[in-house]
Amino acid sequence: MTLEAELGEAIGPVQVLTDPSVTASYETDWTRHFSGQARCVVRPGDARDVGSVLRLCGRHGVAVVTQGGNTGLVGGGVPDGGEVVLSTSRLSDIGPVDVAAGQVTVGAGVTLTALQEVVRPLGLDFGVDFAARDSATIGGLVSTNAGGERVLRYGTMRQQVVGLEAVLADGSVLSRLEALPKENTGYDLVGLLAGSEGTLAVITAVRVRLWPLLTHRTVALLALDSTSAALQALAELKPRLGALEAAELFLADGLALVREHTGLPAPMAGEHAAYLLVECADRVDRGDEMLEALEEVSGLVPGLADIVMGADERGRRGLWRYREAHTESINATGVPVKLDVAVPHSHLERALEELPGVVTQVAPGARTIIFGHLNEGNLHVNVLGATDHHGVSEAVLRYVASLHGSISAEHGIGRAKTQWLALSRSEPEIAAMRSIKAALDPGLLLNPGVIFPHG
Ligand code: 2HG
Ligand code: ZN
Repeated sequence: MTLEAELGEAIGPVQVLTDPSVTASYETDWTRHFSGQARCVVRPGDARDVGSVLRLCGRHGVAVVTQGGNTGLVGGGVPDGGEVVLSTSRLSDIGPVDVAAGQVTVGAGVTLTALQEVVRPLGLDFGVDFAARDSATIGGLVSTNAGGERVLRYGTMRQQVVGLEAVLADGSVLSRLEALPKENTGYDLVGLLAGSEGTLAVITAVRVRLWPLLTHRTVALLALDSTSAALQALAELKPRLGALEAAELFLADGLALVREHTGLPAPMAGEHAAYLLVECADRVDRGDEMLEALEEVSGLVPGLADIVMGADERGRRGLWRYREAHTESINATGVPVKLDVAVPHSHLERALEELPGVVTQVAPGARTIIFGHLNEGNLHVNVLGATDHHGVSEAVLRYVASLHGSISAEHGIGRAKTQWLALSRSEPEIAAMRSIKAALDPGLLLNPGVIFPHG
């Protein structure tokens, strides 16, 4: 029997997709940079189904790539060629919300928006949020240890996971969904799977931590004469704003691109080098505190040229749109080289100044759009119009490593950065990671070519 027929017998023939016009949408990533043909696409309905898929694929020697919302930006969720794509779309259950514990169990295929819509009416919220919320799935968030716009307050995805269910390469199910606040019995397998990018197991369900819903949000967009003024403004604002939740940076050329693509009006008069979007969130209105802090900081940071505040929810969303529309505006302009990096605070000012030059040295005439999560020193370096994508990655990642930064802050290594892993990880660390991979997935069944280069 063919693998496809056996898969159909195990999980139902309608859940095995082979028609190329149907499988095509699973074969290319969101940036259109990574694509490969899938042997077929399977849509298991639970962990048992996933176990059957992995056992059958293992027996046939066919690798498996797990795919959630397909919004990952490093090629970790699309096939390289010939793999079975395991879609988590049917793992979409949301369990009862345990309000007292502040926890809920959700299927790996549940989107961030779907989770928010269930917990917010109950007065609770989820700690991770970012622009791709409508498509990005909780399983994908865990496997990439996603960050986003609220790390300043809640940490990354790993900190939101209190338990999970996952299927190992041999088909056995690892179930850690009952979440005790204190549990010290051996290795932290849940923590290990977070950020493992589908290379160690297929995550099928996640028990996540929930936070009290903060009902009052105040947002301000600051226009600054330079990136160093933006850094200075954030340094002055942080101790003054106890309820600060987000501090996002974008620059003049990014704003211009967003406006070209969306048709949005300018957020304020004049052109400015840098923009810092800050948001406070609390259960009471922090508008006055924000105003007071901004007034003080205006006197301290000469490069702070202008400020607009979101008057109401509509105004708040409007200001966020300038920041969140960056990715789609860049994508609409071309296929970018996307580099998600982090630089220590002590080198941030220098990095923001030097990065465009680092790019133009290898790609003269390319357009470098930098934006990101300023508090974490997490910069999204997007390069448009470069022909030598490899050269751009090499130059930027080596430069970031020379500043003791990370070559991947929140998107993962995927297929995009395997050859540069050693810039951020030492030899003993890579050897330890390879031993773990070999122990859990000796047949190299799960996401081969992701994190580590093929072979
Ligand atoms: C964001 O912060 C995402 O909006 C995407 O991490 C970043 O498109 C990018 O480079
Ligand atoms: Zn980001």
